[in-house]
Amino acid sequence: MIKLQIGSPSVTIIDAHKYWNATGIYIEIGASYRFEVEGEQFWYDAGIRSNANGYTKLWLRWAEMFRRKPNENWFSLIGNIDQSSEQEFLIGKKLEKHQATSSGELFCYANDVPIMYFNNHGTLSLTITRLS
Ligand SMILES: [Ca+2]
Repeated sequence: MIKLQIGSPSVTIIDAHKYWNATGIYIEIGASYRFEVEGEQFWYDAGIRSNANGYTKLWLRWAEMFRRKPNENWFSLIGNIDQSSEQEFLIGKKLEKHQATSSGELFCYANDVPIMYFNNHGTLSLTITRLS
């Protein structure tokens, strides 16, 4: 696994189709990180184009409660440590500073209903920089 050096960015590819994207990046408790999906990048939920901040649709409101993160947008980029339900955080297009509350591998995914990953496609390049 990659342990990031302060100020030296690492880029990882996040696939909308994958339930878990293992990044191979080791996050250390107490350290702070910056996350950014640079520029104009999109991924797709069936025919709906979205960036890492996700999207909302009135006609999908009934299904929002079934999302893996019910309170975050459809297709928002979510970070997770070691696939623990207690170690999840919204990344979106940019997360200026996130201090890790546990150590482990960073996993990512596009927020969706668990059984609805089959119609997802596209990838985003996520740049992660350790700040301290
Ligand atoms: Ca989907």
